[in-house]
Amino acid sequence: MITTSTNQHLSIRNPLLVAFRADVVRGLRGPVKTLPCKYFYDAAGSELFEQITELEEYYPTRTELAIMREHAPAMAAHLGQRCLLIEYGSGSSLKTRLLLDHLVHPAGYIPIDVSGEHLQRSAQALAGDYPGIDIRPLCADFTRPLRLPELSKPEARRVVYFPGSTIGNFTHQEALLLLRKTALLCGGGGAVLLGADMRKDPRVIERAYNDHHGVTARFNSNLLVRINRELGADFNVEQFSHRAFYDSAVGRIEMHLISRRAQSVHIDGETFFFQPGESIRTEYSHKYSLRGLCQLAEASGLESRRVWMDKRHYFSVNYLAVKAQVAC
Ligand code: AVJ
Repeated sequence: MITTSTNQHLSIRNPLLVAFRADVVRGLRGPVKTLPCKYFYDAAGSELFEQITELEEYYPTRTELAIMREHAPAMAAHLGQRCLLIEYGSGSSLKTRLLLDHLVHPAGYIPIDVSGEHLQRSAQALAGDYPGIDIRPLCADFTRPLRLPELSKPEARRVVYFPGSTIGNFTHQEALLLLRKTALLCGGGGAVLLGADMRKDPRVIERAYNDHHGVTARFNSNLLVRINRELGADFNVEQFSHRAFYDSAVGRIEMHLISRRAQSVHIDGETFFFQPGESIRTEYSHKYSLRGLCQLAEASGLESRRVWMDKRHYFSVNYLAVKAQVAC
């Protein structure tokens, strides 16, 4: 009998799967169980997130899109001519199209995403719609060191577009390190165009993560479905319930999966025990104030030059310029 499991076989050839398994078991071993939110986005998870963005309760995506629709020309003016646009977590590049529509002689566009298939498909669609723009998709995790592809035209400045309030998934410290690295990547004259969800009435925020159709709950528990499928684990998905709450002191949503009873789960020969009511924290979603954003920018070697917001001040898009290097 051949006993080599498919998972072990795959893991040898697939470094992404190796990292996934290591991250999952590390997160579940600690006294406080956590799972990294970046793993929400398999095909089913991406589809569920698309559904979330259309929910009545989930305001961020439509608010950010409205800001982009209204202010893309002004943003493009800030980016200037011959700009190289780099995007973190590009997905379907829907918001980016609004920018590309207004850029003057861009040096190129580098969409970065971990989902290779999705990236290729949307890059191909973009290439068809923007034949004049040099589009070089990069399949990578933008939190890791990046090697940018070579472009045929020289750029006047590099701008990283980081929309969607994905910055909210990072702790203050992680956000700071990521923006610092990004400032270095862009270099002098460069900038970050950052989309961030703002602090507001906690009831509005909490509703956005507890929709009455239960789509967010399915999005949350799909992480366990994915772990079962890709890592051969045996989570009883029905025995974990969705919980999301806003911590107004810190200014963030915490999303958890709560064990409904005492149970155990096996992953890769290791057993993980759950008490009744014990939680796995699956996501932080930090909400910002304008002052918090300015401070974060400042500490990262950036300075806030311009902010675009909707009327209700629910969401902001920030032009953060790389600060001139001070000679020492
Ligand atoms: C894609 C990270 C911006 O934090 O609002 C939506 C993900 N989680 N509902 C967010 C999410 C639950 C979303 N981001």
